Amino acid sequence: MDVNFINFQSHGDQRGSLVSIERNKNIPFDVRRIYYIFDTKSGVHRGFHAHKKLKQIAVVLKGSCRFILDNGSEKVDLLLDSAEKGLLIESFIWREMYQFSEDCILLVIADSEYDEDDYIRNYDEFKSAVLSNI
Ligand code: T46
Repeated sequence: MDVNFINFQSHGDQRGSLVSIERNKNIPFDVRRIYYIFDTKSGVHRGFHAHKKLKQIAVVLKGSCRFILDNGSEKVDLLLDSAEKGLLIESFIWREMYQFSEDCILLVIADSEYDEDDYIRNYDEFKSAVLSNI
């Protein structure tokens, strides 16, 4: 399956690095929400859902974690370990995150406000929804 990474330009100098994320400039949507996941306990797996409409970009600000993305027929297993690389996650993609390093800070930029009704948290339901969308 296709995976879309967005490379964020880092404005680095002798002081360190700075990345700027600006709507409709280096991300393909208007930002409506950001959240971040940190202090994840060892061995924890998160996610296990898809979204009906939501589009998001995930970027690890510190440390690393892995994402499994599944479009209902194919899966990819990706390592996120760079603050200069955003993973674009479209709607109707089942996701699982795991192998969080102890220091991992995972920032997620979303195109909509939080809405529990947008979640598909049952894998069989996800598969049927994908099939009926084809
Ligand atoms: C996703 C992956 C990458 C809120 O109240 N507001 C929010 O904006 C979010 C994202 C969550 N919550 C509440 C809902 C739950 O009671 O925070 C709790 C943990 O959320 P959840 O179990 O959905 O977390 P993850 O890590 O499984 O999934 C999250 C996002 O929910 C999801 O959209 O794509 O991160």
